Amino acid sequence: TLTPTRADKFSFGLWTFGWRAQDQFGSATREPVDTVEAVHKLSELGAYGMTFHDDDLFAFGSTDAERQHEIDRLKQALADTGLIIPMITTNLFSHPVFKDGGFTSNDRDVRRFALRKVLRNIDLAAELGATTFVMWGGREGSEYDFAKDIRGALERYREAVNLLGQYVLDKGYDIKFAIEPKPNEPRGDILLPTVGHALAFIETLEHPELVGLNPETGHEQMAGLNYTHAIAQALDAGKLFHIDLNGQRGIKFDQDLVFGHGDVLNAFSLVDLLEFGGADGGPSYHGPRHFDYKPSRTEDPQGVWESVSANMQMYLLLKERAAAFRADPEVAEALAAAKVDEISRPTLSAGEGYAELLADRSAYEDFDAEPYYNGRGFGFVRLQQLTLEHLLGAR
Ligand code: GLT
Ligand code: MN
Ligand code: MN
Ligand code: MN
Repeated sequence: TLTPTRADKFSFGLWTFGWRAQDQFGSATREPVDTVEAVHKLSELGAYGMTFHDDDLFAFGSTDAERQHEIDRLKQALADTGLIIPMITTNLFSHPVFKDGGFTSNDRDVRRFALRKVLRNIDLAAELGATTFVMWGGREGSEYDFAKDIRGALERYREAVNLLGQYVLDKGYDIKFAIEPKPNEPRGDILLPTVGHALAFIETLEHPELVGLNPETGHEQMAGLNYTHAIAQALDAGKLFHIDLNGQRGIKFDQDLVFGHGDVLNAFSLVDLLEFGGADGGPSYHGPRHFDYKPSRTEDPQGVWESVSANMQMYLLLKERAAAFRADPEVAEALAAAKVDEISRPTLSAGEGYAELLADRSAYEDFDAEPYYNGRGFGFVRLQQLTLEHLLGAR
């Protein structure tokens, strides 16, 4: 097996391995995990970073002294291990006050409280050197169409993100925001449900350059969408600021499985894209490889740490398989036969516009569509078979 190192930039949310496995139908099956122990454990297992919500580190309603005590314990553990905090986020979904959302609650007092909670946490992010601030608006949404004015809610969302952006600019913080889309759960319908929706929203902000995305594998897949496509479009827009990797099997509740334990084929194309989809076959994404999963409710503490390692192991195995896939001459030949590279070639020639295209008889008048009937296949199935043979280690 493969050994994760800090250079791999693996990070985990404190709420992931720390989940006590309470769900809608049952109580917790595990004890809480102590922050300091967690930092040491992650460091031993090969991760380079940990992330958290304010409420993961110190309970909602903590006194200033309690809050500071937990921050100091964390800082000491970071100093002792060399682990870093690449990202921080704010919990605007657990406490009853946020039952109708934070930034978009119908209750204005709640919205003002939510903004204050986030501003305070941005200061903490800056203090700990986190450069990404994630915003998952899990409670921003509705169950009933007449209960929420969606255009009003989007205006309030925009007002909130604009304010936070101005704060970061005025303070001179080296922090960017990453919006995390999700279609539903816990709300019946959540605002900014997919990567596409969030991309469109970002362009309406005062400082769109400060805001990107934190797409989660399972969240796109819950909407029946292709996660690799979503990541590719986020890259195309220059908005892949952070990533939440996990596993999901089809359109159902948010499973938060170990990365690769859901749609492994899609995970394979994703790792290939992240690691080898950039310029000259290098990485297309340089940020943390962040796992946002939940150790299944069946797992005991040993199983929890095994599942932490499983995420990193899956990523490294898929990376190794993707490298072998790319190095295989038969794959190269199949890719060429499928004209995969030809998509990079502009459809018009240099200096050509519609006038030249209209004048080109070979493009239309003399173009022969006939050979495409019963001929000129693309061989995509052969390519897919080769993909699977590599994924299964048969090559
Ligand atoms: C919560 C959610 C995740 C988000 C986290 C950030 S918290 O667990 O399910 O998808 O990434 O707020
Ligand atoms: Mn999820
Ligand atoms: Mn997530
Ligand atoms: Mn989640």
